[in-house]
Amino acid sequence: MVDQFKKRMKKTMVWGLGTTLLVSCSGTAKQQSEEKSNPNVIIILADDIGYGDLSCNGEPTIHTPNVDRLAKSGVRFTDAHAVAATSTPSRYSLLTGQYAWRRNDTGIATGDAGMVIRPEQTTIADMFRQAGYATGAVGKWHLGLGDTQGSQDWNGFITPGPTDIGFDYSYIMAATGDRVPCVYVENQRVVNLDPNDPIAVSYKEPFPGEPLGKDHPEMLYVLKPSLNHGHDQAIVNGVSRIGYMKGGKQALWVDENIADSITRNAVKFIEEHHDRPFFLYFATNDIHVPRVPHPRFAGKSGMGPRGDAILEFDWSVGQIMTALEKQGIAENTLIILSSDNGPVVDDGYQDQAVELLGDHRPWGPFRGGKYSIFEAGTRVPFVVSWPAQVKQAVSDALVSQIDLFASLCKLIGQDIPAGSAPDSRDQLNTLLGKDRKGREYIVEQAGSLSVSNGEWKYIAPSNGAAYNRLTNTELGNHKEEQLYNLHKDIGEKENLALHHPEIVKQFQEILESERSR
Ligand code: NG6
Ligand code: CA
Repeated sequence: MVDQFKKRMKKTMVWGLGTTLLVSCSGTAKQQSEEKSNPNVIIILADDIGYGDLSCNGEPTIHTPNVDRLAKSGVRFTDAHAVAATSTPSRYSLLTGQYAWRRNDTGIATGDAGMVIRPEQTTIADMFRQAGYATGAVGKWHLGLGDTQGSQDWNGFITPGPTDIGFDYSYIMAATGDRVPCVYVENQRVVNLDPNDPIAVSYKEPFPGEPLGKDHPEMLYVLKPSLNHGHDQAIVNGVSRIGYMKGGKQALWVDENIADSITRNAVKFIEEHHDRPFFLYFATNDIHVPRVPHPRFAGKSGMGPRGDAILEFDWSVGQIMTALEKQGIAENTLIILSSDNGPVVDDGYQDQAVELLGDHRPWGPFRGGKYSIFEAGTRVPFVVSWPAQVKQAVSDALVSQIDLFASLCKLIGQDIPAGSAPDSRDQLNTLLGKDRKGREYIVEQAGSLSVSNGEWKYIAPSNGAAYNRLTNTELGNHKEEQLYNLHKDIGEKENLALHHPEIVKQFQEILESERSR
């Protein structure tokens, strides 16, 4: 109690100091109005939810009422993009404002990867912290922890970690639901760890005596991996995962409870900071594999665990909205809801997602999906709600998550330090629905790079595979140039590169100049 009180006092004092410095020469009235205009900011980032997976985007096969309600209280975007078609590079780009493809070590991270964002880099969370906001990261991390791969002290203080890149509070899953270690890490310590049962993690070799999914299918009572997808190593909770792990039995998560657990902590963060501006990065585990929704949602979508996990995600969104309403801060809270990449149906477990999909189209009208340079890889749901300032609208402006950094800095009046967030541009007016054009062009990444200006989309040649047989995804890689007219051919069916060499040239030049910046 006393500790909490001290903590609260310390935070209030720091915030008070920041505000005083900011407005010291302008008097009390202005001070109050500035405080009022500094909204709370929450980024809700879903995992693998496709454009068509939310009913607000028009698919009649799924019902996500809470997201619908959020969309009705703000701007729903129809041409918004993650930077990459998988998690780590997508999240890296969002949080740093730098395209992940500028580095060669930002691919899908293992569960024992070192911190991909280095402590000396400036993140969006650093900017909020600097502005006097309380900052928190809750949910899926997948950006590495510790210094280098395998060097973490899972039984002690794991450092560097979220606090070194701007987050005062963190309650995270180190990587993904299908990667070890299967534990929550709160403020850089494993939650509920019994010191007499230390954790060991390896992505190199199994631990002698620890059963593996590939040898013990009879132990996989919750979910079995799909054929040839891997996911057949350490067994936790009746599900085999990627990577090897032993110990930490008391700390292991229960898949059915992940959404409850991280949502509860996000709500707690909101409650504890209701009286000062806060920035919350809330990254759900839904609907990444293994999809094991709570029994409250099991069987409710009629599409099996994948559809049920979407309902669970929608519930989490509702919990956040209710918490804000209860605290009386919903009006002045800006929520950005999006997804880290496009949808995938079978991503490694026998959860009947393919068999039960029916008429549902997770990718909406777009081609490809997660892992793909075609539109469905990165064109994601995107909603901006801020009841105090934003009017309801649907916007077809071209938007990229790369711009959240600069736009939110603009919102909170922070100057970006030289050299930081080099690829992020201020698009605040677009995000708030005041400008309907958006970016001149976006650059997207999945194997190859593409450039789109909303009407035309150019995909650079690539020797990568054209098809992912495991997930049944058209990856979009091709040895030749590709050019699509998205206004006339949203499904990217007709390659017009040979018909429009001048447009191809123009886009090549854009990509060239982006690459050499
Ligand atoms: C892939 C995994 C997939 C998923 C993905 C990461 C295989 C065959 N597939 O390598 O199951 O974990 O990585 O997804 O191992 S992401 O959304 O976090 O990027
Ligand atoms: Ca993802």
